[in-house]
Amino acid sequence: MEANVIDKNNVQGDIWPGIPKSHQILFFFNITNKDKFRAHLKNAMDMITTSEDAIQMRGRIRQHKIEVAKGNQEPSLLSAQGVNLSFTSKGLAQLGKHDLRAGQFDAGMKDDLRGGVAGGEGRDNLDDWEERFKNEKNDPSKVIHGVFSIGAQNSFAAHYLLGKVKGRFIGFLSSSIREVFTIEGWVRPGSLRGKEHFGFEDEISQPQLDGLDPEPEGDKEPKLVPPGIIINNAKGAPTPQPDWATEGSFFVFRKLQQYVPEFQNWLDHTAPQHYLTSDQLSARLVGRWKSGTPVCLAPLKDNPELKRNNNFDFTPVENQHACPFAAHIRKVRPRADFSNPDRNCIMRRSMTYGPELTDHERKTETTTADRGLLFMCFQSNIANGFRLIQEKWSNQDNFPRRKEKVTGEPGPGADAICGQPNPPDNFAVSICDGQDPPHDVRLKLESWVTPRGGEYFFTPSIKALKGFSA
Ligand code: N7H
Repeated sequence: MEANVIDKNNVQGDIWPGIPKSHQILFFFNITNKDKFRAHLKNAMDMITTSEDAIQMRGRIRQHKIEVAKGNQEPSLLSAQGVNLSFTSKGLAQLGKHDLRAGQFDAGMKDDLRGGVAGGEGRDNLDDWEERFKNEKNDPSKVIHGVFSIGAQNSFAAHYLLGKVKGRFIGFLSSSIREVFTIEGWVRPGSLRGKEHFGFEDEISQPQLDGLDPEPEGDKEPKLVPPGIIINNAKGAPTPQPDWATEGSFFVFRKLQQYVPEFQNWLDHTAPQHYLTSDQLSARLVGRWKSGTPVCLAPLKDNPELKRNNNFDFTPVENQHACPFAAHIRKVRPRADFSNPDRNCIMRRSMTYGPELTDHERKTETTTADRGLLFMCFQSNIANGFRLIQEKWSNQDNFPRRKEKVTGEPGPGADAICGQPNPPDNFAVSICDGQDPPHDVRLKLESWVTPRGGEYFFTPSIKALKGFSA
């Protein structure tokens, strides 16, 4: 059943290579009439963006940048628009599909990640979750069956496209879906483009897929990853799925609110106590400087020439002089610290949301607006991908393993960026301080990222969507 060649006209474009977008609308819907939905879907297939479409869009943008560099064109945001469609387990059930082999997916994110459940590993506090993700009153009209992800070069184009999508499914007498809610994200303005709200360059390192991406050039770069880690039933997929699910992928959506001035305030107070500047400390917690330069390659001072460099593997893995064991990027993709890192790769497609920090928030060092990251990722198995990274790696103190000789108990500590506290355990991280020679110290962390809700989805292939609409 494993396919060696991926059909780029069959895979939805955000799975790979990613739909280029500056503005994104996620339109969460509930199916109100299954038969009409099938008919409407048939009529909307031309709107769904494939990998091939996304390749073309990216090619046009690349060519435009070349022409701008040559002085042949004025810089502008080229028109690029795409629509992808994903379903929850409950949504697939509406379409008669019950046979995906994926336990966590069936339960949904709320049941999977809620804290304090017997036998559960999740650390989400449902009091932090927004009602629209919880549906505590079990209102059938608020059940999320699916999501349209709409990407465009600006807000106007994204809303226009949303209107067109709605037009195919919602009409005066013939609706097949109703809106549950809509969430929007957009890239940050001007020179902040590409940076998330803490100020770090994001989306630098992604798994490079065998058969789709070029071979990484650096000797320490992560090697090509089997495409089946991201795409179902492709080569190297860990769990065989039914034929109809071939070339689909599981999609995780999570709304993560960020507390930016609080994080900065903590850095400013904590860094000098350990002979570090705030930027040095934040770089150590993330594993990259704000520019994107890996601390592994530039431990004391940023070197912007290395800003998109991915040619490192955290060796020597015996000490954390260059990069803390518990730095965010080391926790979530451990490289040489781990024997088989491929298996747990995810394809991230996140987008920032919310307004820029105001002077008032900066002055009072207090967040008053809702801003953060719409964390999104694809994988062929949620248990191996997002869930393992979040629960077993980011949240757990003892990952990467066997570092206690250096850090002491309970190990490297939590991921300061997306790790979740687990009272009464300490929420702390081990790092090297700024002395020469450096000392390993343990810093008590606060939580600057709060999950506000999310859901698990499946993003079917084009053939599967056509099958639903037959
Ligand atoms: Fe992370 N950040 O801005 O600090 N992330 N992340 N992430 N993250 C990465 O290499 C960030 C989150 C991964 O291959 C970078 O692209 C923030 C979750 C993975 O070397 C930065 C939040 C999960 C990688 C950030 C957040 C992950 C990665 C470096 C939440 C999974 C690739 C840029 C608000 C459960 C690692 C880059 C690799 C990189 C940040 C969340 C996973 C700067 C702010 C929830 C796999």
